[in-house]
Amino acid sequence: MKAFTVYEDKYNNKNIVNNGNKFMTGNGYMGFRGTLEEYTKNELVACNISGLYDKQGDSWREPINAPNGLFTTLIVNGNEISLLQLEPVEHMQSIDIKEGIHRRNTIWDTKDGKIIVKAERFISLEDFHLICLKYSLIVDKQCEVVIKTGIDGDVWDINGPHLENYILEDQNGLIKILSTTQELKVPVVVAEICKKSFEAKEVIEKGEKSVIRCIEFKAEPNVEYTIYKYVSVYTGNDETSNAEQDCEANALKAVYIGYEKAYNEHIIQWKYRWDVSDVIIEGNEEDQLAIRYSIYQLQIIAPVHSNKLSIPARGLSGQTYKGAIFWDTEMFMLPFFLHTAPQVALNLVNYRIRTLDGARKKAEYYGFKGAFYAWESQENGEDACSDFNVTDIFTGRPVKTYFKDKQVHISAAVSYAIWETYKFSGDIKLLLRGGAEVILECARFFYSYAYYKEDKDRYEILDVIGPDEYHERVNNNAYTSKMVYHTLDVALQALELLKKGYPKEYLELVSRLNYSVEIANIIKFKEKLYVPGPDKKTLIIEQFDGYEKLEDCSLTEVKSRLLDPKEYWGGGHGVASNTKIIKQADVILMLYLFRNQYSQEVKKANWEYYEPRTEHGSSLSPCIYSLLSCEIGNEKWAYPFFVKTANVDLTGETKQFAGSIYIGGTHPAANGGAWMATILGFAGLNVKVGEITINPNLPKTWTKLSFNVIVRGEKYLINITQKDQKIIKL
Ligand code: IFM
Repeated sequence: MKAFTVYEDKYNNKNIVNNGNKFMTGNGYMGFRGTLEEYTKNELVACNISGLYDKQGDSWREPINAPNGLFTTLIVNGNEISLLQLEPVEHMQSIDIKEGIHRRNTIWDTKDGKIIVKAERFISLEDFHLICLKYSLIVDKQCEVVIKTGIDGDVWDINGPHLENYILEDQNGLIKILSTTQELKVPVVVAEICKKSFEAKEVIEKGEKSVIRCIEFKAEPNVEYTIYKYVSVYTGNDETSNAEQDCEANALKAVYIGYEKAYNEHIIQWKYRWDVSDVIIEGNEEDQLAIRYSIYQLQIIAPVHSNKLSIPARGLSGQTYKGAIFWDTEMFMLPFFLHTAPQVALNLVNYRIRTLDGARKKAEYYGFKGAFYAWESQENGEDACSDFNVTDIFTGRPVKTYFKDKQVHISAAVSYAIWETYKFSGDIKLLLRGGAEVILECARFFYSYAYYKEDKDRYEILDVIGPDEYHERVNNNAYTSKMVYHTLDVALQALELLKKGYPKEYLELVSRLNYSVEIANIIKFKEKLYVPGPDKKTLIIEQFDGYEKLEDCSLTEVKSRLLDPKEYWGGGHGVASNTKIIKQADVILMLYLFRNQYSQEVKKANWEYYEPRTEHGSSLSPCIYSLLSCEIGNEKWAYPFFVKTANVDLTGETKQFAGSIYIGGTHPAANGGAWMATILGFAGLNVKVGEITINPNLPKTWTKLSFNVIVRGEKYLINITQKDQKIIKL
């Protein structure tokens, strides 16, 4: 079905990096970039492992890429036949997002005749450690062929190498690479077994970091020669007492099951996922594909297998942004999972509960109390964010950024997500098993962070960075202050809930956290916290103190001041820093989240004011402008921002550099944002205490929008047309 297939039917080596993102496959345990079989680290091949990080020397900690068990290339009559050597006459690369299958089909016209390679692969949703590849060759003239296939351990790293102590093995048809990470010495094992549909001689070649089979045979014209590769990936982080043994056993099991059965088991799991999460848009094929593709991207990175993991800002597409978890997960991805995969949503918030101690350490480090969550969080919640997150494009020098120190809104995002999950599910266990503790610790952090201004008799949140990262160290950022207020509010609500319904647990928590004094502090703090509001005349909410005094020039003007397209726009010397140009939705995000507390006039005035001043330099931005437009009832404004969000990884038109640092990869927050814009925006879905309402305003070309949601264990089907709407309990 067209609306389930993403493909390219021409080869262009300029697209190699983007296609690595666009044609991603994965299963939450690992992500495999959409690279082709003959590619190596130079083309950014990556089998990216979720939740396993390493540090090399003084450089950033980042997730590891496992050895590539799919590596395969071809030699025909002594000549290498590869896209890297030879232009094809035909080439197609595709991803079937319905079944999570990556395919390629390449035809070369050579002096030795026509050579056709077809390959199909999947990262199993049934067995999280398994990758399968079916690779076929057809020639039209008799020729001598060597298929070189095996495990390439020379992996792509940004700040590597992360793997060391390579042991290369080859026993009874199984080849294997064992290695360990440098910092924590965690074993990483990849085993491969290859079965063939034909007779051939096989020789094993071992390189410094690779084990390759050379499958040699005489190929007859028009016969299809197929190999099946079963690749198993394990690490010492898995629930296993022996990663090596389990890895081998898993590869053997896969061979026993066979390709067809493994394939069928995999696609059945995809069917289950789509049964709940599919969104049908009739009337506009591009939008249909784009929303499904966004959902696909979220599904391939969802930590279904573990309640200890969350989702990094660039998914499992590589090591960009240190493979770290940002507020992207809580504010942009969580809603999709809450409505369609409640267990995954719980896993995501559980990650924050599990990493509370990391947040406590960070607060203590800066001299505060409570929990200051990491701006870039890795396995233990410690902050991976560097003090110098950008490199100056002209001097090559690191630029001091305050993301880690001052984006305190991260703790509010964590509290917000826990409270949203609690409200959505109605499950008090979430609060009893750590959720309330996190919220209380975040509230405590904000109390210790705030300033009491005696002259104004109010608390202020000073010296922060809001969502708009171009303006650092500002005072009274409206978004941050509002989110702090929300944290205090839900902290008090959580305390009240526990006190009434669970007095024993309440007393235990309050005494363990030594919180009795804090309660009085928080009540007072909430009463006197200053949250900037709309100006009486203009209705504009000033993004932070002094924003109005900044230079009010156009986006085009700011862009024209760039001396280099890769220049960083923010920080001390950025072209945007002293202007009103902002990176991403800030006040607008606040107005969307707290939409019931602001009038339509305020929302409209601020949208009109801030939109022309927003660069949308972050992929987190357009979806929020779309959502607020829907809230205002202006579908015309909303639609282009939906299109931008939903196509971000299809077009690859995003910022690839911050200074000289590569920030490319997939954009799960935008993928989640596309779902939000469609379901919460155009359909106007609202779930309150288990009750569903909708308030649709479909784009003009959409004749029908249909989707499912799961609310408190019940599944609902929602059908919306331009004239009609129905919520059906299934
Ligand atoms: O979390 C975002 C931030 O808001 C903008 N810069 C990129 C981060 C990761 O997506």
